[in-house]
Amino acid sequence: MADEATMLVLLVPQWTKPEGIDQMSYLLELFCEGQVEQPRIIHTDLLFHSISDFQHGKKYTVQVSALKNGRQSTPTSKSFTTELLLPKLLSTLGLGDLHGGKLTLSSVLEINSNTVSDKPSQSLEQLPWTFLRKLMMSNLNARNMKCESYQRMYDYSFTDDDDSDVNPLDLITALFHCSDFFLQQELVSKMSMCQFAVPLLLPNCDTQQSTLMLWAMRDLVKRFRPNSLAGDRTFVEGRIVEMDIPMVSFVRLGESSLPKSQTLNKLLSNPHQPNNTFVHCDMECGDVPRRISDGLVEVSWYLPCGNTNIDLFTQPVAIANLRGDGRLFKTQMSFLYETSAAVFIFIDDLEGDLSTLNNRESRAELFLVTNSQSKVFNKETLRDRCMKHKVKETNVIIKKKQNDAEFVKTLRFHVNGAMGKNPIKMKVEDMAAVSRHVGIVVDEDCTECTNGRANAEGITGSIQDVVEFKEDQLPLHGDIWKQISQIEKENCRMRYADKDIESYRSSLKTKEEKLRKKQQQTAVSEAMVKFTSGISESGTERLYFLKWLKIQLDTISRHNLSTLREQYKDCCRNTPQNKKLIADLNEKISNCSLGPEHFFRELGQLYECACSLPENNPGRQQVQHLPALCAQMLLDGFPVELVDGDASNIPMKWIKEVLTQLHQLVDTKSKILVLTVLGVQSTGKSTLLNTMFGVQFAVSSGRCTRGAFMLLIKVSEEFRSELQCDFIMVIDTEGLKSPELASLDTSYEHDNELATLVIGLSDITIINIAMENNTEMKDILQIVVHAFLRMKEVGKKPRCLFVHQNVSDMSAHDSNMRDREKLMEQLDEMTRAAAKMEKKVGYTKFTDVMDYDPDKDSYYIPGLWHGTPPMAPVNAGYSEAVYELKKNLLGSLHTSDNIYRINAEGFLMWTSGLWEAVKYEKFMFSFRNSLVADDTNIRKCMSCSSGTVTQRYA
Ligand SMILES: Nc1nc2c(ncn2[C@@H]2O[C@H](COP(=O)(O)OP(=O)(O)OP(=O)(O)O)[C@@H](O)[C@H]2O)c(=O)[nH]1
Ligand SMILES: [Mg+2]
Repeated sequence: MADEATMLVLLVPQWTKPEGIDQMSYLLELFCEGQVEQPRIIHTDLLFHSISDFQHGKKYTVQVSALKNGRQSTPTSKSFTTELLLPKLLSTLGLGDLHGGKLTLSSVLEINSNTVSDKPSQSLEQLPWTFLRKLMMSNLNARNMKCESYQRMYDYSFTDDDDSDVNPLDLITALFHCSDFFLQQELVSKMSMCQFAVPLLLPNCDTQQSTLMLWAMRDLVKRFRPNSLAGDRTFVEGRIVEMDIPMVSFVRLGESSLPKSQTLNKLLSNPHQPNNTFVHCDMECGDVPRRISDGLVEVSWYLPCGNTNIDLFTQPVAIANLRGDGRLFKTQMSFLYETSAAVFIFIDDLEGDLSTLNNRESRAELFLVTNSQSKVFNKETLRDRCMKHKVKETNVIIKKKQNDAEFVKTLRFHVNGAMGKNPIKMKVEDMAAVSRHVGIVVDEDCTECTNGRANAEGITGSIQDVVEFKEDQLPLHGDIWKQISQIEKENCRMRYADKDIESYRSSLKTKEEKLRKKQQQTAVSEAMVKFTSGISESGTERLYFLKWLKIQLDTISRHNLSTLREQYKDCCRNTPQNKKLIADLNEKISNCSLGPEHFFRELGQLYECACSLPENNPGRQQVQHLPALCAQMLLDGFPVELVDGDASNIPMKWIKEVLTQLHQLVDTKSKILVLTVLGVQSTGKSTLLNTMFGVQFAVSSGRCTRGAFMLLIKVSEEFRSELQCDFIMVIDTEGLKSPELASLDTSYEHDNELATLVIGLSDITIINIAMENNTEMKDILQIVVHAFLRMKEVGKKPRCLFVHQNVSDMSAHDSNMRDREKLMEQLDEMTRAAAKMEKKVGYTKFTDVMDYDPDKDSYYIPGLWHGTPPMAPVNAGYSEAVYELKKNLLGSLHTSDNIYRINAEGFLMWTSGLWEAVKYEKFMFSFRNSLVADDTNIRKCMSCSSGTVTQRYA
């Protein structure tokens, strides 16, 4: 603890008392280097003296002289420098080089030998990485972090002074000090998914400078249903830092016999479903003395679900918890007094220094929580102190001889009471002003962040109506691009051609040219000029700009979207036959949604238009650098849209250039392994990928992912030979069989195109199955089997895994043997049917087209949440099962030889070849002819394939 840690006992052995002199006293003068104030003066009669409150990393000089009969001896002095605690702990944890935000998200997401290691940490240096690996997979056990070295197991020394463990709070604090601003955001998001408290004020124990972690919390989106909406179908959704939620703070003064954090955990969770929101002393390593995390203020939110039988508080409330002795953290205390609706002080020793209770200008209601069972408890002193510090009698909570449940109930009653009296509500955003006022730094107060915000506001500030804005400012990718896409496909398919094919073709061509011309004639909009300049900024500023843009656009479209999505979900569930309504809602969702991806689509179109301009045209030159930028973003771990789900098309020139640039940015020999997920809509596909790789694909209930997004994950150098690849490209796809598309004739086509493309691109395909939609699943399997069959035809035999979601029974694998057999039979049957349809003989079994072992390649994954959201953490079983899947998947890579692992250029060839073939619908034909049955030469063949196709149909 800080008070102990900063205590330094000075023993000055030179002081030997001369014989015969009894009445001698000593004068100590303590100087601190660089301090202008007077030295600290201490008089003592003893031969030693202990001094506390040293600052870390400072040089001190202590001067001692003897005093006798008013005379002072010549002083003797000694100097010493106090140690800095943070660097010391960081170096113990092997994080020394990363201090000051040098740890980045992409380095944490990188796949290395640790990624698939189950071994508990063997040394303190491994601890942070084990924690990060688990946290990024939303594992509830991430904070259990004991080092299991061989030595410890046989440790017979009973010393308490054990440096081989670290308190989880110290580790978390250390990691926040090492992480850059974007990683901090991810850490907070993942911690919040596990219902761990997150840092609100991050202390630096050496400089005493706290930081308000506003930016780190910016990305937290929460939804809940307050009492006022109970019984209603609606809910409140928003960014937590922008919500007016009352905060209740908990602080300890001096020692307290009541375990504060443990009590808070009980306060926040149902007895039958306890949850360790706050690290407490009974957790693994929770009792290890804290070295750097005192002064940390954590926060967690209680959000109701609208069911009074479950909700512990009917209104949302933020619970803040100050670590360490509040008397030593005056700045944090001032902050809490000014921002909280109520402050609960845990205290035993009422005789001690209570000056922090005075001088409160805030309206925060003060409560005292004390323990009548403690040795120092005295009713009189309590009464006296309450009078003195103006604490109402009703605000004194005494833990009597009662069990914890009773006590927690009383505490909850008082918290509820404080909430009921029109409490002070403050947005975390607004706490920034208070912070600056009391001397706390705000993490958003840096130039890059402010510039990024201003640049984003330059665009979003003018948005009144999303639909109008899109028409006005992003006109190239809207209807025009949809029409062009349709013409492009019709040009290949000639479905509506009459007898005179040539004139039909030329009419299509004229139409397309007209539309392209219209695009070219459209002046680049103001918003797009600002957008391109925003993403052209330097690395960090670009990231801030994009994040701010996303945040601001979300806020604009959230209100409409969340209601629409919920209606859509309801409608799909309750009246699936009402196709028109579903299609209408879908259209509305498409129209109302606005995110950075729309700007990128527009950029793609802008680029495509510019491509047809002469080389030296300024319009063309202005966009030349954009594909390289986009490739760099892909390398930085940013998801890039491959297929535009609304237009059902790929802007091929744009994607080609982006991938070509990527090819040049990475070592051209770099191999990429492609992994994709397919399945019915809203069955947790994006959630699965996010958990598996720690990434952030968009997740939401209702229709969410459109088209297909690709994201690159690096493989660490030492692990590349094992996996035989340098990058893993993860492709997240739109849910197949979406109800609104089912009404359209082209629905099958849309799904088919998407599935064929992504399966064609992938080395590994995960088929996501949620048990409840079995019929839709059958349709999907059909699509998938066709796609696999086609791939077999071009010499590719990808691996396929089936992931069954929401199966929590341990015996699932055994008891579902029959189901697996049935599925296998179905798949075999479908393979035969598909082979017949595609006029291919010789395929009788699914395994003829796929690398699939029903026993090994079937996974059963329990439900995502442990309890009732919004207060439910991610189920530990879910995270573990996904981990198992990932481990097996990566583990099997070094043995699987029939996986291609192409480079970026190869990926581009595949993409363009496949898409061309998909557009012509003559998939097998074109491939069979163009592929010289030599699968080692795929690249060459792919490059011919599009040529062949075009020639044949041109
Ligand atoms: N109860 C429960 N909810 C889940 C599970 N997996 C995901 N969810 C929730 O379901 C919603 C949809 O999840 P996503 O991961 O976006 O689903 P998706 O399949 O990617 O959806 P689309 O992209 O729209 O097709 C989110 O709110 C998730 O939190 C699960 O196993 N159980
Ligand atoms: Mg999705």
